[in-house]
Amino acid sequence: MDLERHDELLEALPEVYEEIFLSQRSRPEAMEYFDEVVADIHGGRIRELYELSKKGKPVVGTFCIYVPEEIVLAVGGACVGLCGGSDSTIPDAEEYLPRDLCPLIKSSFGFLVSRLCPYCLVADVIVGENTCDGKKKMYELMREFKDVHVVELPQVKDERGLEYWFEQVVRFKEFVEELAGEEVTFESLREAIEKVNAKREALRELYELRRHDPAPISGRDANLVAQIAFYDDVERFTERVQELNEELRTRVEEGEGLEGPRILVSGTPMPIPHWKLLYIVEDCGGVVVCEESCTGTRYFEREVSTEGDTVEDLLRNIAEAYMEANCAIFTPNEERVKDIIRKFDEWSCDGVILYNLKFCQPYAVEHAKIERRLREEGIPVLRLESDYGKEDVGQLRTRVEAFLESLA
Ligand code: BJ8
Repeated sequence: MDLERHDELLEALPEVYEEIFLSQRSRPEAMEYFDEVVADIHGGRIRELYELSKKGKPVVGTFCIYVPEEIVLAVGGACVGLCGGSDSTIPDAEEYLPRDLCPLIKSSFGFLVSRLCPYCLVADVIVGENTCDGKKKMYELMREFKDVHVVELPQVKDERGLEYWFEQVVRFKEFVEELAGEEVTFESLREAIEKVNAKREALRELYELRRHDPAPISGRDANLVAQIAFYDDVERFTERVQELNEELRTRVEEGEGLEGPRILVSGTPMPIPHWKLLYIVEDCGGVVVCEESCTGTRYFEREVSTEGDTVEDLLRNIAEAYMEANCAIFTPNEERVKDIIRKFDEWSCDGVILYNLKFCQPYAVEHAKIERRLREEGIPVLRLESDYGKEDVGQLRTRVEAFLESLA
């Protein structure tokens, strides 16, 4: 690990965090736990994962919500999200990867090769997935630095696609069993499904509380919680989100919260510390009330059924539930636009921001169509493209301000 560079990298975090999160007025007290997680982001959790790995339990690094965490949990292991959200490691990645590539891919790869991310280092293995072309090819290069297993996703969500995906889930279970040196049993898998379902339910409830007007929590705080879901211990995290929800229910009863144009943000994931867009929207007077993204609702909306009598039944339930996530790598992906329209209504939104990371072709192409469909429905929409840098902050701010004014 490059400790000197690592410390330099973390040095900037408190100031940014103060500006984006701690300076907000009347934050829920229960956010303190999540602040501590970020303050100690390369500390306590890393020690826990290291201990787990020492005991022979697999620590699995992932880059996509399609990797079934229940299976890893069923053998006592843990999944950690390794998606990079910082531009600090992009120059490292550009020694291997083309410049015109999605920043999420470059940042993630950069963290691995620069040895700056202790999560990458503590992970026993990386589990990638065949989704977009950039990620697919990145996993080939990652093999030079770490053991990599890839799960293959179908491109079409039909019966054949589901069957193909089910076979991949079975193959992943066998891979995890070999890694852990123990079998996934019906009981261990059902228990793991129940734990992850509880985590997802707590997150669902958090997002449902955001339907209220005024919103009992800011978009950036709620999204921070969703981002932390990819790192933290599942049970502890669930309890802390439930505590937060309890506090938010009181706020709703007392009519306490944030007012302003209510915005649904939809698009590519926003991994830690990519907080730029939500901060800009809220700093300009809007309130982000929902994120249709993989660091938002796509991660937790589905619940895996525990019906069945065999491990195979549970694996089928996992395959079916995971197939519901509407990623732009699927074609066609009609359910996503319906989902956005439904969320616009259910969260009483005033406008939609379609957001995509630069060079992300699946989302950029899909957004052209979605924008048209939303306009046909009379839904105000703003399309934005950005990366992890600061260079476009002024320009984004100008466009967001104009959009929010148009909603008034
Ligand atoms: S299920 S969204 S987490 S693939 S890396 S597609 S931004 S060009 S992350 Fe994703 Fe799974 Fe789909 Fe979700 Fe675009 Fe970048 Fe590719 Fe990306």
